[in-house]
Parts: sequence; C-alpha cells; structure tokens
Amino acid sequence: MTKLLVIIALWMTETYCQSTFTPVATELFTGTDLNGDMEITRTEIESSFTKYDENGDGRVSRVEYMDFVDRYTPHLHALGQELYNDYDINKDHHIDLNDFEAYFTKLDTSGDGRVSKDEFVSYWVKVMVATSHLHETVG
Ligand SMILES: [Ca+2]
Ligand SMILES: [Ca+2]
Ligand SMILES: [Ca+2]
Repeated sequence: MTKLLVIIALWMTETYCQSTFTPVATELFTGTDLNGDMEITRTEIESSFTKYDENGDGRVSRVEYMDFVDRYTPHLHALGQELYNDYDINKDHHIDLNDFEAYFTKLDTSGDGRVSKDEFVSYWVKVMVATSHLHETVG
C-alpha cells in the first residue's frame, strides 16, 4: 500500500513537472524554428548554436558556451554545464557538426529526418524534468 502511494506521488510530481515545463519547451521550439514551419531542420539546430561561437571557428567550445551562460543567465551555471555535456555527444569539449548531427538524431525519435514540435518539446520536457534540481521552476 505504501509502495503504491509512493508511486502515485512520484507520478503526480512528474505530471506536475511536465505541465510546468511544456510552455518553456514550446518557447524554446519557437525560438529554434527560425522559418516557423513547425519543424526543426539540421540547419536550424546549427544556427541556434552560432550565437555561442565567439571566435567564429564553427565550433562551440565549453569555454565559449559557459561564457555565454554566465553573461546572460549566471544563475543557470550548473544547468549550463549539464546541458553542454548533453550536447557534446562525443565528449571532446567542442560542439561541432558531429555533435549537431548526433543531437538531431536524438531529437528525431520517429527517424523521418525532421524534428517535429512534439518530438522537440517532449525531449526538452524530459531534459528539464531530469535537471530540475539545477534550475528554478518557472511560473
Ligand atoms: Ca523550421
Ligand atoms: Ca568557437
Ligand atoms: Ca563534441
């Protein structure tokens, strides 16, 4: 009985988090979907990273990324580190074409070569639930 209650409580927390994070993830989607066609392409993923590429060498080093985070959202420093680990799939401390490709594949759960709004939002809600101890719940 106690076990069941714990499960229900966990489930409710998860549902609560999901409803909290969905608007944030949706906003992130809108910001990434540059041409507004409700799908994210590889080019759009790449473009969303160019703002971090301070020295313009086409790669985003950990230092560049963290400089950006610390400049605009210093309270999210710990989250930034965590997200960088997630983006830098081959763990060479640079985010480049290989990582964009792998990140895109991870988002494209249906494997049709396009990232839909649902795919994007459900991925990000999962990330935000998993990292909720590192950022403050919005709203
Ligand atoms: Ca698009
Ligand atoms: Ca760079
Ligand atoms: Ca990398």
